[in-house]
Amino acid sequence: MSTEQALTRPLTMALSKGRIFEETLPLLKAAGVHVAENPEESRKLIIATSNPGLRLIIVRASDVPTYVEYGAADLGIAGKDILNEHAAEHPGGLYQPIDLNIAKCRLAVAVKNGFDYAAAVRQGNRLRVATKFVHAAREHFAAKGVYVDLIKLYGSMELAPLVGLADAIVDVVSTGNTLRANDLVAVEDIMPISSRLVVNRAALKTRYAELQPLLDAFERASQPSVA
Ligand code: PRT
Ligand code: MG
Repeated sequence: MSTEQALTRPLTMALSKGRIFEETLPLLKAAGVHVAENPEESRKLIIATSNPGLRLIIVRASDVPTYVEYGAADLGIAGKDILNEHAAEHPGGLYQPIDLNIAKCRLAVAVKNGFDYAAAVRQGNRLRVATKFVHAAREHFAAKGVYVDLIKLYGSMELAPLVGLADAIVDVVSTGNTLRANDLVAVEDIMPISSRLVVNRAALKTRYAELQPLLDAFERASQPSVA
């Protein structure tokens, strides 16, 4: 993209549909920004806001870091699970100024009910682990000294232990309902997850005056409330 294109367009923020979009709306509201359209209904991928200087683009959750790193979006919001995997391939590619404390969950190891995980680990067995979070899984098991064969999946990880694809999965868990519904149980927590604001490194310099009020408002709105 030419520099001219980048400077004349409104600030562009990349979001994924679903929980991140929904939990970002109150933060935008706190910054005085209203979003007229719901991407679930309108199917539009570029969404205007009440602020002519800010538009939203709707992308897959895993693609948010890519849009922001390459400057197609100036800023974006993504889960730490996704950012952690992206950073493994592109270290330092994104500026991550604010933990927004939204879309909270945890990254965990889960197995089929009745699978003796402790024994499998103790006996030094080679564990087959299916996950979308290959980097986090590799680091977790390496730190424990457990040998693993990692199987990369893009979704529905919960199925893998049920059909014999893997002994264990590494996935994000929030209520735990999906694990329970599929006769799985979490046996280890890897890390707590929340979503962060990420900013393109060049935009941070060239568009700081426009970014600053948004960053300030997000920072204030995302503080855990003091009782
Ligand atoms: O869905 P898609 O394949 O497009 O991508 P995605 O799953 O990465 O996106 P999305 O929108 O589902 O999640 C975006 C971000 O929300 C993730 O990157 C996490 O940081 C965060 N988040 C918070 C979650 C959950 N909670 C969550 N529960 N992401 C996914 N889930 C899944 C979970 O894996 C399970 O399969 O939702 C299902 C229900 O969870 P339970 O535990 O409440 O039953
Ligand atoms: Mg999902």
